[in-house]
Amino acid sequence: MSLPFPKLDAAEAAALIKNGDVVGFNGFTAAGVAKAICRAIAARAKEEHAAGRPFKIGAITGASTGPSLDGELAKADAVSFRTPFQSDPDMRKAINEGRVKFFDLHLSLLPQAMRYGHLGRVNWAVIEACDVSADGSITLTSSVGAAPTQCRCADKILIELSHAHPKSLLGIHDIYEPLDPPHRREIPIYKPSDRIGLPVIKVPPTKIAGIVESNIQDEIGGFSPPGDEAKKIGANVAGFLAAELRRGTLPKGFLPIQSGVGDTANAVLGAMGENPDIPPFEMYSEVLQDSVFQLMKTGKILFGSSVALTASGPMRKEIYDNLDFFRSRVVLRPQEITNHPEVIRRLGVISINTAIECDIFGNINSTHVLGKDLMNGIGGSGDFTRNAFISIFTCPSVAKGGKISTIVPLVSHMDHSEHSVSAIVTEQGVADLRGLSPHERAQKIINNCAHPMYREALLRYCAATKKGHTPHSLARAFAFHQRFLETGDMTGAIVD
Ligand code: 0RQ
Repeated sequence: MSLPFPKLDAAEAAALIKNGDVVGFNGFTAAGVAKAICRAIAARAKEEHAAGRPFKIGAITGASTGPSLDGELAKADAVSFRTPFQSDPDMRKAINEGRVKFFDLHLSLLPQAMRYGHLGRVNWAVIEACDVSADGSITLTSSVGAAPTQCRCADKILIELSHAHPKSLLGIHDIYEPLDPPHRREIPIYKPSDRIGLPVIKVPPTKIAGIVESNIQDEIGGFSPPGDEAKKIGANVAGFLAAELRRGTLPKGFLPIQSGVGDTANAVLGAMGENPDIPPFEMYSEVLQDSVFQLMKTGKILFGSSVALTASGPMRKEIYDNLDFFRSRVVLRPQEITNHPEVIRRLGVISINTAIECDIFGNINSTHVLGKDLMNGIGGSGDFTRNAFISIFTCPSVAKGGKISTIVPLVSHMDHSEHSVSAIVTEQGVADLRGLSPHERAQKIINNCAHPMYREALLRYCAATKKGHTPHSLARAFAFHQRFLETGDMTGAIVD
């Protein structure tokens, strides 16, 4: 049946977007992001610039995206502002050089910030879908992100109808938007598999400005097999949680797990899968990576609630070839729901995220290298950490071949404070920080987590300041960072 919406090619769709417009793009990680329209917007920007005309848009996504969105738009100098999270090398460079204004938001807050009008007027929503019907029902693809709110808030919607995803994805999504204060009620999720919304986004058909057909696969790279360091971190996390079970501080049936993105997160889940003391468990997370789907096949992971299927190409094919199996084990929700503090705290989610650096008191830097240059953004790590049953941060004890200690006297930028962090885990071991004073935390983190080559310097730092609740020396708090800036190596900091 033909649809009552204009059929456009990607360039015609891009031509509708004007300089200065604000565009909400769906997608979360590189899953479910419109690609053909983004590439066409970047091409349009280049043409406009070549003709001497300005062309920049404000870009509001769900989280990070793929090269067709952040990469192409950054290279085309087509973005005025960007929020809430990115992980693309070209976009990162543009942000750190001050060419793109970036503001970092907790991912759970993005949709309500749009509805509240805090981000200004949204002109367009650009949405990847696997199906759309004449009555304005949109079936999303491999992620939900902030799409329901982007569609609600935008003046007009452009749909990229992708044949790279099967229409039989219908039923995997659970679309629910809370009411805004003062009318907001509880979110009625009591276990990860609860469904509370609709399988589709419903929009007024008059809002749909056009449909662009495409057939481009999600741009998600493969995951490397975990190295020895990541395997040790994974085994340490799994051992810590198994010990908690034995101690009886975790229920026998275990609690839902949230795990971040990247190879370490993949290795941690792999290690939990291999640990015979950890029973089959559920995920209440924002991303599900390859290791989760592998563990679903073995029965170790029973269910996954997520925003996105962040699966590599071969794994995505396997999921799509076996959709009946995975549809009964996976639900994809808006980020406002997966990351909602109320639900995370109710379910007792155990959060596992990665740090760039940790200080000896348990404060965490997830976002800035040397306090200055943005890496990716806070993403969902704050939503989960602040509300988790147990919040864990992992990282290797050293970076850049040992020239950087990831355990430092004071973090150079703080995303998660000592008040929200239960445990730090490196390949060296586990520092369980619960119930410890700052003096005790420092000893535990240095002795259990810091690399042996940096332990003495860190202990010297503590020894210099015995008084006070938190033994800091303002004169030396950044001695490690200062040493790195001067010599390119943190070793040799604090020698007396
Ligand atoms: O540099 O790429 O040049 O080799 O930082 O470090 O160890 O590969 O770690 O890829 O797991 O990312 C925190 C950035 C970790 C990520 C962060 C250098 C290191 C390397 C990357 P190279 P690794 P990962 C769910 C939750 C915030 C968002 C979040 C992140 C590069 O996990 O963005 O948690 N988290 N979201 O060499 C200087 C240090 C360093 C350092 C590492 N101390 N100083 N450089 N590096 N430590 C997901 C979502 O929200 C969608």
